[in-house]
Amino acid sequence: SSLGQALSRSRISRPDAFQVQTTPSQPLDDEVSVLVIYTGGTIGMVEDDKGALIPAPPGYLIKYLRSLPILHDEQYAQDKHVYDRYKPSGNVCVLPLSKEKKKRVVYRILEYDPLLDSSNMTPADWEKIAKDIEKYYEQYIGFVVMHGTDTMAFTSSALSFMCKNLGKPVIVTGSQLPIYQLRTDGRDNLLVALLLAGQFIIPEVCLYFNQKLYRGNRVTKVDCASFKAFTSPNLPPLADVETDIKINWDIIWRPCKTEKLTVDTELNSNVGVLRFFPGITDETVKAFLQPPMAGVILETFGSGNAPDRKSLMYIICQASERGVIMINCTQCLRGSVTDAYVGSAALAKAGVIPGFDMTPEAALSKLSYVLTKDLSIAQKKEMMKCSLRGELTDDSKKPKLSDSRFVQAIAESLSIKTDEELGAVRDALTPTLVCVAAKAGDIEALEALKEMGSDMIMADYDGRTPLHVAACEGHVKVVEYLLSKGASVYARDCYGETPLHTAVHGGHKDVVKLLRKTGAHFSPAEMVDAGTKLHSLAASGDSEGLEIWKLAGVDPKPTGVESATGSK
Ligand code: ASN
Repeated sequence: SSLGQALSRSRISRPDAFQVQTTPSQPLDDEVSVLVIYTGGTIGMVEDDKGALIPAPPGYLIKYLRSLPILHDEQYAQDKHVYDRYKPSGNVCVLPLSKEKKKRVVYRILEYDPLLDSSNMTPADWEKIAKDIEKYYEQYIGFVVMHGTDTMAFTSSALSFMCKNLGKPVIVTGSQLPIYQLRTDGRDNLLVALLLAGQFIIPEVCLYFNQKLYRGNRVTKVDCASFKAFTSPNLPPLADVETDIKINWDIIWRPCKTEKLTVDTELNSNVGVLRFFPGITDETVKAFLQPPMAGVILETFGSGNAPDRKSLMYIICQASERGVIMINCTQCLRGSVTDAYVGSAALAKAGVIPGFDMTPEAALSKLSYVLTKDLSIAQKKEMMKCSLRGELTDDSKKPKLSDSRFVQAIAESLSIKTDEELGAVRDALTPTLVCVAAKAGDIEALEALKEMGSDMIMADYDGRTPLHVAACEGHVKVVEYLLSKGASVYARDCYGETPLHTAVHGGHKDVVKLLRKTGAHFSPAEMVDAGTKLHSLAASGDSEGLEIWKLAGVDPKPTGVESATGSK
């Protein structure tokens, strides 16, 4: 193709994971690419001679997936030269066209070696996953982590803390029965995780299982045999996958800083969980809290209650004074820790921090993450009380629909009574109003709309989000405002453009810089196009044009990016 020829002339290489042959040279418009990090778990296990489940040999999974029409469309792969276009081709599959978004998810499997039963996983394995997400972040639209179910809730919690300012979906999944069996939950879990990761900007570490997408740091495994193995006791699912995929957009956790993804995998391993029981002795508690213990989750009764005897509280108080950080989490599946009882109040007085409605899995990984921070003990305790990634419920920030004067006026004029009806009116009106305010550069109007609980993120009928509009107009303050409210730099309108494209086209350097700082980037394929553009701008002596494309991250001489081929 002419583009291919232009590229070979300009000698711009693209990252290996998308290494392009000259014909045809581009991912097709409806293709989106997802990286699958395959760590192990029952989903990929087979029976050994004694009938015990063990991971299948390397490469077995990809061969099997390619034989399944619901997980791989070989005809399409051949007709559209998928293997030529996505190099190296050995571990690439492509899903059939999706019904809801008309997309083709092209996915690459990054298979770890060895594949692990998740009971054998350690924080070093979480680190490896997080580092791979960081390494391949700009090359894929979303990530799926295939993982064993036994410790999946720990991994998804830990990953959520390790990945700060995540802007793309990371979906951990697995299954109760091997994908190779006739009756299995593995095929469906993997398929839907891929569809979600490829088609929805849910910028969280999530866990998908049995038709529900959960926040990764809210889940716990509750059943060792049912397909409904997980629950999220204190937060509704982020998505329900029934005949339609219904995303619960109101509760999606979003980064609200003008910063890009950073991955911080350092964890303190001197942490533990101590589950109280009637009759637990002072000696047991004292022994548990000895150095080198740095942080402990105390699993207490009911709403944070514990035996309130003085001798026990003295031991806890002493540990607290030595600098041990202790978090009070309930043994109950559902509910939050309060200081309504003498025991829970005594723990608080002894220096134990309420864990509110955090799961023990989330509390433990959060604590080992927070303990490594270069902060005072008091600051670390403060961090434990705040929601860092949506791991605990903080109702204080939720605006009330009925508090807005604008909403009240609409309610009166339309004789609306219920909150549901009000919500429906708001949801119908506000995407347009927010886009209008963004175009006008009117932060006050945006603020008023925000107060009535409108989403600053939702797209209009063209898929253009308020951030696209503000970026296109060059309203840098509005761009900053919208980013601080969780707008996504990765949103694409119906022409496939991101806010970064619109800012570049509009020639708005400040906006381009701000979006880049927040992690905006072109896809590997767009980089190639942009590289070609750069050369034509250079040829025509357009230095302004050149500058803005360079600011947008297009490097005239990019170095190759390592490809996702193996686990080394
Ligand atoms: N033992 C398995 C694991 O966690 C359980 C599973 O995946 N269903 O790796």
